[in-house]
Amino acid sequence: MEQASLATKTSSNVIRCRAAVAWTTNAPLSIEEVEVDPPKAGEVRVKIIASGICGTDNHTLEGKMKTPFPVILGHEGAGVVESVGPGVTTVKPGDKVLMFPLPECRECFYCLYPKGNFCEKENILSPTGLMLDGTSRFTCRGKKIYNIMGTSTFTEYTVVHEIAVAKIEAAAPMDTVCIMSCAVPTGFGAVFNTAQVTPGSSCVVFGLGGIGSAIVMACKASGACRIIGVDINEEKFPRARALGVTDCLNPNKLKKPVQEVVKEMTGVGVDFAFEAIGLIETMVAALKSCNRSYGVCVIMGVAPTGSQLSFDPLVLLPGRTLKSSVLGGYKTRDDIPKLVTDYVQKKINIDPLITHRLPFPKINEGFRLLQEGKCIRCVLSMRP
Ligand code: PAD
Ligand code: ZN
Repeated sequence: MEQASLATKTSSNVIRCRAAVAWTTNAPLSIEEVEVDPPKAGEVRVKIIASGICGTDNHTLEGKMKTPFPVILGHEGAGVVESVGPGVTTVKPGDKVLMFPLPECRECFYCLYPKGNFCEKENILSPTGLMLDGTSRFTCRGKKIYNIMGTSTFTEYTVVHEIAVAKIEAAAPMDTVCIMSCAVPTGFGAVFNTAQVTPGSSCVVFGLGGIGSAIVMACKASGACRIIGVDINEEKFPRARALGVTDCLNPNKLKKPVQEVVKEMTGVGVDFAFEAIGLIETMVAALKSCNRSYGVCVIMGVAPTGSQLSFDPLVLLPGRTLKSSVLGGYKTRDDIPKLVTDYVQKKINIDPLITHRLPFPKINEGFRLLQEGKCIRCVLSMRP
């Protein structure tokens, strides 16, 4: 690694360290020295060990998702607790943790209800870029820097709410399980929780990136007998086939709309369709690809802020179901550490999802790999 860590503690207990600041949309991230304030009540300061780059970070950088700038992106992180604020009881300094873009407060209606996971303390639908008390913990060159979904992991240190952090096994390899903060539960949960894919079923997955690949793995694990993968980047096809895709389609090379081709291939359309791109047109195509009587379509892609999904309601009338979820419907603090344990015990394998690893200062190269469709997940390592 080219540069030693800047991290030092000062008397006021503000940490100065390196972070990748997005000053504006559609510009390279800038590695800067930032100040990270100490955690307030109910907050945890974490030393980040590794972080994946997610399609959502890229959507945000491209200005498709409205969130305040300047911002420190990243929400797929694994780290070690450095210090905790007053009242924090569930984690302590030295614990290995994951931090999630969706909290689990364990008090609100949704957290107490057995189904679903969309905690009322979420900061996803109308992101403020701030902590729950309305303030920021980051400054850079005298300016306030916002967070993303209460996380921000493209930094050596971050501050998150206790309700969005969970202790994980000490044996967990941090530079792999970091993708269990987003990509893995999102894809696995879309299949196991939201769609509930059944053995022998047929599936189509639109988008064969990080989320789509995790969906493919879970469809295969659920016993789906046919898994059609759809992507405009054919470089994604060999890896997708290795994960379980049985047929690959490039919509740009088809003479008919992709949903018609899927229908012809399967007779009536698939049992389960997944959208993991984030475009309105592919969401509608996914919906129309599933069989009209009992097909289930799950949208995991996040469309640009303010867009409208429109289709003839007669598409649904015969019985199709249209669903969605965040982080695959997993209650983040309760369920995701168990997935980490399953990985450590070799009950599940997530290794094929990580195709590239880079040192943190090369973060712009990581974004380029994602934008050019060269990687599935690229993990940044913060270790000096
Ligand atoms: P990614 O960039 O790794 O994958 C996107 C894939 O879509 C790539 O392989 C592209 O080639 C492909 N693609 C792009 N346009 C088209 C098109 N017109 N037709 C077919 N294929 C196309 O991103 P990702 O997998 O990290 O994220 C995918 C989406 O999932 C994105 O919208 C992200 O915001 C969303 C997401 N949702 C959640 C959730 O909880 N619901 C969590 C994380 C990410
Ligand atoms: Zn994500």
